[in-house]
Amino acid sequence: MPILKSASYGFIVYIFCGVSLAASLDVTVTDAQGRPLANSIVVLRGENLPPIDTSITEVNQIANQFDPHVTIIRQHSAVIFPNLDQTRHQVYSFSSVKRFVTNLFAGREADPVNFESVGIVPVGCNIHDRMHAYIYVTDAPQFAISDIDGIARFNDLAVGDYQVEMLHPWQLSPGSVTRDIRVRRAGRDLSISESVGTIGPDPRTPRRPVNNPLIRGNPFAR
Ligand SMILES: [Cu+2]
Repeated sequence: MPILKSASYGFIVYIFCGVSLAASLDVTVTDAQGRPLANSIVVLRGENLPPIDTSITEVNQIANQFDPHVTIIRQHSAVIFPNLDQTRHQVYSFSSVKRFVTNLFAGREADPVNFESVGIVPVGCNIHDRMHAYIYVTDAPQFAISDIDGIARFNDLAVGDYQVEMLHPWQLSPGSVTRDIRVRRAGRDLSISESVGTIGPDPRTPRRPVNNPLIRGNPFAR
């Protein structure tokens, strides 16, 4: 082992711990037919999980759409709404989790919005009905949004017990799906796949109403 001979003892211990103690977890979220779902919300709870910092979270407006479409923040965080378009926007939500409306604004003129309660907040624009976004507010320390393959990945998990909670912004069944996970061995990579049930139409599709009982005060249902 030539590396051991040439490296300092401290360096060797650091590398050893970094490799051996961490595990990764891939969560694949699917619909009722097993198709992978992008934009799924996956949160992770467990002891000693370092919390993700969401103190500066931006939801942009680009080409008359929100970007990103789905955002997860920790409870008591604020979101900034930078407008990168030439036109002005007015961001709002009727959600019971957070009811707010910004001024009609350009650039970075809108005040940050604080989110104190846990839940899903559908967001729209008063000027452009086809602008839709979701902000999910969680008390969990870590979270991720599934990619185009429906996968949300968590890295650097220590041995221990975790709880995974999954939902999709436009799933038709109420509530979320939870699953308990145990990381038994150091360095082991885990993967799970879970269905959140039947999914409604993408609300960004023109003139197709959302019928999602998860979302009270849905701004898209006006
Ligand atoms: Cu707008």
